[in-house]
Amino acid sequence: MVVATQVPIPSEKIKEIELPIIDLTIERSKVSNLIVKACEEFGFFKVINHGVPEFVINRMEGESWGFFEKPGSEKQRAGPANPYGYGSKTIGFNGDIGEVEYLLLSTNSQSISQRSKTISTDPIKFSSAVSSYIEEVRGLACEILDLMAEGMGVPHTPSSVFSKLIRDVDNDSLIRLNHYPPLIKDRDTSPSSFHHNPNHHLHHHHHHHHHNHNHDHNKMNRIGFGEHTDPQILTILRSNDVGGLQISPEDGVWVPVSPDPNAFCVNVGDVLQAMTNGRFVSVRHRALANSNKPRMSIAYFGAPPLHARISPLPELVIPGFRPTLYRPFTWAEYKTAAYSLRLSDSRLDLFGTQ
Ligand code: GA4
Repeated sequence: MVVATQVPIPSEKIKEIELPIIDLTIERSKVSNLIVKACEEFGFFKVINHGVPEFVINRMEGESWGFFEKPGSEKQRAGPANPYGYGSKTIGFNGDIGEVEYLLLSTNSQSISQRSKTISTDPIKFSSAVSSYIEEVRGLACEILDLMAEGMGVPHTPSSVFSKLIRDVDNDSLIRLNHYPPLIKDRDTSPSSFHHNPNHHLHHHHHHHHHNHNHDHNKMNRIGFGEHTDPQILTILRSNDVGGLQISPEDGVWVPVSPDPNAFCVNVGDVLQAMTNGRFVSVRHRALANSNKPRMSIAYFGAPPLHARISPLPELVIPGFRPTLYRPFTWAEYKTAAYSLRLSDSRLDLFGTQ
């Protein structure tokens, strides 16, 4: 296993704590309690014995490598990433930059087969690998969401309000394949799109920036993907054996997450924080691309349908004790807000009642 060297950025503290690792095959009531505890404390946890077949994961990862290995000009055919497609270095629409290239895909099967034609020379093979991966990971996400509801004692008969949203035919979920290039590049294997571009500056000052830690002080601390929270309900992330993910449980403190190809890293998104009335936390995280080996991560973001109305569950609102922290909003409204801001902005603040 390659563990990325942790060089703290001045004014930041690296804290070495392990995320909770939850075995999904232990007693159901225990699993649900552990998940609830992890979502309250860290907003992040790992699951093992998750039941997603290894061949489904390997096939997905294989297709992903196959794509990123292609010459830059060919990859560009699948771009730009607005909102789906291939992107390199630029993240979102407001000037955020990272040492990463990626593919963003809707989880809608029609959309996948359409897109595949620009992504792969064998689009049927590509779209079937992606579709079966999505099916498995969505199933896992639904199971975890139901366990959360069970653990909190909110209705789940048999499925929860949470999983219903991402099971809805109109769900707006997406999948993201990230390739973080290695620090030391091999001339023959480095992606051509990663040749230094002098026009890419890492310092983009903007009035929305509350957290301004995106300094590239040190070549050992290249920002792969800048700090942010995930806007959706739940994220299920799988990576190869190269580290880079860090979570920030408090301002200026970063906890590196050790890579485990056999586990999934699960995290709470902004919508779930709102629905749980702040009981679960959507925690800031980032990826540092400072390994000598390339990092590949595949993230599934479970999202509600655009028209879905999001508000704190009445069971989690206790007047006087736990008052409503968020006003109702639709996922469409939230998404519009998210895409009009910078990556590091605190989007959920705009929907607070205080
Ligand atoms: C962060 C989580 C997901 O990767 C993502 C990202 C999206 C993008 O890269 O296009 C966003 C970012 C993410 C949050 C705010 C907006 C939207 C870039 C950006 C500045 C796909 C998502 O859903 O939100």
